[in-house]
Amino acid sequence: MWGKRKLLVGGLSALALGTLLAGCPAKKEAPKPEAVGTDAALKVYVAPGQQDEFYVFFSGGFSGQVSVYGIPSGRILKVIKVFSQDPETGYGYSPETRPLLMTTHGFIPWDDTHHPVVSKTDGVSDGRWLFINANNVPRIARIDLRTFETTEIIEIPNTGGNHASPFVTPNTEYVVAASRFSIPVPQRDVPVETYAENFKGVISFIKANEPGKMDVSFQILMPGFDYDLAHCGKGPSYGWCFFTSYNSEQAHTLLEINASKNDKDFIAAVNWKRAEECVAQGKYKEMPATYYHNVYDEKKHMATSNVRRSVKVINPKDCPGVVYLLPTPKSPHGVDVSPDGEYIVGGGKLATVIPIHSFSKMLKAIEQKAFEKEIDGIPVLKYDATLHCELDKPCLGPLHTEFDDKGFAYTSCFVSSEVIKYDPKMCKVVDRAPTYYSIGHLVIPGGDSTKPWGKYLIAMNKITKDRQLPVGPELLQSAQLYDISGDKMQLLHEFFTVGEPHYAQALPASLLKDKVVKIYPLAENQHPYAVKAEKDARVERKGNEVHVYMAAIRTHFVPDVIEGVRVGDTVYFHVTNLEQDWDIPHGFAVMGSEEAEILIMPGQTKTLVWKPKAPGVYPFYCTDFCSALHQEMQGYIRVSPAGSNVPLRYYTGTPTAQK
Ligand code: RUQ
Ligand code: CUA
Repeated sequence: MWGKRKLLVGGLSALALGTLLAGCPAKKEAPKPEAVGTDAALKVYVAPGQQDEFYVFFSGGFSGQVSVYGIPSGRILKVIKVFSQDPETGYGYSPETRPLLMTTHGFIPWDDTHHPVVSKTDGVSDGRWLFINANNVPRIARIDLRTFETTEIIEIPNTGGNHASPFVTPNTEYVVAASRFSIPVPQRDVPVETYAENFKGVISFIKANEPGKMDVSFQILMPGFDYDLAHCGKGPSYGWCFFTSYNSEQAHTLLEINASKNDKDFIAAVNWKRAEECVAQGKYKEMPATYYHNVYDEKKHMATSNVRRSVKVINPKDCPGVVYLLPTPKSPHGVDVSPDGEYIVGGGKLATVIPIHSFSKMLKAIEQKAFEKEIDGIPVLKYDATLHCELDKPCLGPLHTEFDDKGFAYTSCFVSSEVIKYDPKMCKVVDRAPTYYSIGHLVIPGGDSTKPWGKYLIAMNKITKDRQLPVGPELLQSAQLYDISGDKMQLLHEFFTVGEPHYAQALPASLLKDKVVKIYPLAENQHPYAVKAEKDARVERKGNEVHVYMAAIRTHFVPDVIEGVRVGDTVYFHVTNLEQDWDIPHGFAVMGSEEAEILIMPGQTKTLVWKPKAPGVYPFYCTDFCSALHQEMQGYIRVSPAGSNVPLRYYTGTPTAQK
């Protein structure tokens, strides 16, 4: 059956294949009962009160966030706020968090997240941080996996479409990034037809192993292709990272045809140890480039922005040996490196084979100068010289590959809606399982590292019609959980995900759960407007600004009556949650506010900015059901006309005398 479909597609034009890839999943029937094992329910049942075995971090795609689920149950645990404003918590609204979303394009309250990647030590996922890319306005965020909060965001200059990002080197020396959409470098006003001459790709290495200190260490100027995905070498291939590219045709319009002409595009193999040498020897140009670096301070509960002004750019012509191109069929999407560091698998989405390059053969080919030509000073290696094997008739539309702990590789196939399992060394498919439908990425715990935990595989599916109760024209994407501990993959479970997950990372719960932060110590709170006790709560006027130093504790605000505010004032409610108990946030909202509420964690201070527009008395209240007297957790703020002389006063409990 599969063979027939392949023949059919083999005869299609690139345009037709493009349409197939974009829109129409191969028609699959609903799974026969045997597709789901009879013992599946038992394998995924996590009784109420019991905890899951793995955390899974899904990118949110166009939601701009990251969502956290437990596996095997598929229960949602949290949505981590990263690149999009979040009305639930005030993230990206409060003055404490807005600086995280500052860029050279101004304040950007949204982005498109694709690839969460956990930090690594010796090639093993270590659970310290999760990095994730913003595709639209090129940025990389660091999420602290003690607090599950975004603590740092760096903008990537000279880049359009930060898609091949943020894959990490084995000791988190760097996270990498590359241009999906080549642009004029430096950015300038040129006709788009001059693409071939003026547009460049850029590969960036961002220093990542010290929190708060991310920095673009260097960039490598590349031919104007579209750089799609990446993974870094490990073990014997330590010191290298691999980037797929498509559009080696350098088309600038109707790419579905014009970028699908060449039989082969490239995987770029970058020797970052060599790049470091070139930087040390001064073989780079310091280029003006403006980009933001935003850091959240956990003690001050506040983010700040810094603007950087230049970046080191390496031209491969000046640094021989820094990059090689490996011809790879055809418009490859994913590139994935086996846990032993030897096999480099290209997911040629328009190819009828899956090419597996050998790292050791690549080194030999470089040594023997088995070059076919040069592009912009970059040697192109001979395909046969680096190829370990071509996995023949694998599936249709191969995209991404992960690895288990027994030497097997698993590739997702978008067009034929399946996962195939194979031995990369022997180049032989040993199993295949349908997905429902149109799988993009897949993830195995540790499946991109030197130490996969195996056991489960999760398929992330793009199209889910008829899989769930209908809810209008758009349906959530699905995650399908497979047991991969036996010879055959077994579908266990299906659950639905937030936004559009692309990649994901999964970690054993034991790696994280004991170091998760439960409260912020009040004594360590260095927020400039924090109050440490109810008695310190107060209101101060500075010209047209009214600063409320407010305390929140079950179940009142101090102060809860405020008078003497006037139309034309800006009121800053700086609310400190004095609680020191786990899972007791208080919320704060005021009538007529144009901002979202703020949700304040125990020991934390957050600010809501409010500009009253008309005289009156406005209620404020706690939004989070924090105790039996939560409904009593409320207050009033009186607003008088502009120019009024109602004196400023405030109290909780006993009215203070009106002056
Ligand atoms: S990419 S499947 Cu970023 Cu494959 Cu989405
Ligand atoms: Cu505090 Cu409800």
